[in-house]
Amino acid sequence: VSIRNSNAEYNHTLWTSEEFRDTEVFRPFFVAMLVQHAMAIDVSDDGWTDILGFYPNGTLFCTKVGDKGTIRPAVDYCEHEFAHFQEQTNVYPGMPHLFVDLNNDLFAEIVFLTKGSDGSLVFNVWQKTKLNWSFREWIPKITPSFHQYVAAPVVMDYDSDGQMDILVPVCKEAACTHITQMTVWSKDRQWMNVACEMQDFSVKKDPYSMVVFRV
Ligand SMILES: [Ca+2]
Ligand SMILES: [Ca+2]
Repeated sequence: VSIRNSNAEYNHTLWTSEEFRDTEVFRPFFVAMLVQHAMAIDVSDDGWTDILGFYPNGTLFCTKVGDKGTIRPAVDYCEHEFAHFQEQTNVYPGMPHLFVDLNNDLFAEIVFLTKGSDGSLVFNVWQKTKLNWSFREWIPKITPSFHQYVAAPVVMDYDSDGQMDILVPVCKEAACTHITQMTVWSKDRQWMNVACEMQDFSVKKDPYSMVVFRV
């Protein structure tokens, strides 16, 4: 369970059940205070889902969950699965990270969305290799000179060619109340603008979120 508290931090709790006198009883375990909703991904490739996110200071958080539902001791943290991960990242507020197969090898990549010093939307692609997760420079960032205001990317096979694409809504203003066009990326083709007749509509987002479309 991930609940936003007043300090723009999200309190993460893991609820697991055990049998107690023929009744299933759920108990909460505190996981961490993180900067966004955490992702649930099997980072360590052992068949068990791990919890992945960022601390408010931008440090990567990754932990395995034990089979009793308890968070394992610190030695079982899984940050080390990411080779040479930078110490602190500037997570882009309101932009959920992506978990998608970008190169059609049937293994999903993790794309952390961060904000560059010039305000760019930066796509940090991490690919699962035999040894660990490795950084890949696959997606050019979206700079303010290319598109000044953008909303949260969505992932779908937009052109039905069997390969996943990343669609980024381009907005008229920083609050992203009006969508002017879309820009689309896929592995064989770099960013390409696509017309989108939505200017007459005003978008209502959830608070603290840059998500305007869901697929
Ligand atoms: Ca892949
Ligand atoms: Ca496609």
